[in-house]
Amino acid sequence: MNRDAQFVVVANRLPVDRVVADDGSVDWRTSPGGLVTALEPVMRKQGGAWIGWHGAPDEELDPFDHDGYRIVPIPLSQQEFEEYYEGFSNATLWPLYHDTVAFPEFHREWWDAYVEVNRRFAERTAEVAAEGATVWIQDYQLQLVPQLLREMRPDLKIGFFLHIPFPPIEIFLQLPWREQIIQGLLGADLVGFQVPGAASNFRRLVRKRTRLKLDRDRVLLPDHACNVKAYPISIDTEGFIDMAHDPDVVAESDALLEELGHPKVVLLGVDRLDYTKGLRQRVRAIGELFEEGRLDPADVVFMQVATPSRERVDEYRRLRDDIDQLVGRINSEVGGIGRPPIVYRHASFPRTTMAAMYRIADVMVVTPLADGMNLVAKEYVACHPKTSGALVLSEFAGAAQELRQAYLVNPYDLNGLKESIMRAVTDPRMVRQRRMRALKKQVLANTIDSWADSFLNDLRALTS
Ligand code: ADQ
Repeated sequence: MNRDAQFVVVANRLPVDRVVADDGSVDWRTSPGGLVTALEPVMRKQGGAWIGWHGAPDEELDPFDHDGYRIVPIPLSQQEFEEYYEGFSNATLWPLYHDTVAFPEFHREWWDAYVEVNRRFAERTAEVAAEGATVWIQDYQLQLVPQLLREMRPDLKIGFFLHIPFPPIEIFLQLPWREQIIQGLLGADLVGFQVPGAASNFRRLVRKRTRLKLDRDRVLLPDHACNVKAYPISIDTEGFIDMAHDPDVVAESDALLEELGHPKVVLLGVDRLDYTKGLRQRVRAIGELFEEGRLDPADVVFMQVATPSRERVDEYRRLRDDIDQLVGRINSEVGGIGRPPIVYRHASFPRTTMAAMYRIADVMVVTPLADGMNLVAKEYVACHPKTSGALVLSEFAGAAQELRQAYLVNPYDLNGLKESIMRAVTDPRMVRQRRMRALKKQVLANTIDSWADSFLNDLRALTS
């Protein structure tokens, strides 16, 4: 393969989904998502390549061109999918990095598969990157790639961004393969985290576990320096605002309100169905408010949508059952005979429907127990048309560091959570408006483009 890509993105998944037409012909469609939106223009301008898995196990595909850049599919066997992806990535690293809100499982075979797959990604990247190219590796599934790639191609500028939290050292050190992960990340010229606290957790770890010197944000290695900094990710703010004002979306939100019977107050929750998102706490808190009569089911509806996620992992199946049961119990005990107080859908929706829901939500409730950033909070702020909406936001979401004017909550404190939800519902309009204006200003000023620009500008400006 030609070594000609000047800009290479390496991520677990490719930014395209396969669509098979009725006549059997295969096409690839860009999957919607902020990261793709932000990086596509850079890829097109520079002649880039995106390296990632295409989503089907036991299948090898040739690279192909798509929308002006190159797509390089990485094959994964069914066993690798189970051990590297479902296992080590999602049942070891994911809970470990999210403050062990679920128990991380440690299995040596999973680790072996993780090493093997990371090596494959690094080798493929080394084959396609041009001399001196910029490579940007994404997320926790690929933490060994920076070091592996540097060994193969010391000429490259290597950046890494972690989308999820980086835990305090006391938790990280449980990992049997902790030294390898530290060395893996240190192979990058620039390691980006969502919030300053995560960057300082990593620097502290390096200070404690290696003999390397640090010069402020820089870790000094024999052959290069690794810079460690926070780059809070954001959304395509303009895109979301435009979408929320689209006449079709406005019509959809009107229809949704009609369907809900024009309640006085709509509370909304939107998440991947994941145990880190604090769904149990949220449903319990709102359920109690209904049960105690502080929220009147005749006037108030709580709409919760949860995208199905990682359904083959045990912990996710348990969560699904718990939420089904909890919602079922509350709905069977509270309210009249008509619309239930909690409208719950376990499904994924088009982005336009999400925008319609954000439009009608008077109070958005975002309560993760731990979250790298949480884009839903920012999407709501961008899409909600009136300044009278309110955002209830967990302190443990990265977004809380920026969205200081939200109603900030500790989701473990059920009484505190209930009080904050009540304040968001009942505070005078003026108070909510002041808060919402500040939130909108923040989300307008910090977009996915400014995030990508600041990371890539910093990476390119580095001299090792
Ligand atoms: P996620 O854990 O997936 O991302 P989040 O940032 O909230 O969490 O993004 C979820 C996305 O999925 C949002 O764009 C949302 O609109 C969409 N979504 C959620 N429910 C949906 C539904 N039912 N139907 C359709 N779409 C739905 C990880 C980290 C986060 C970090 C992001 C980006 O865990 O902390 O913010 O990466 O870095």
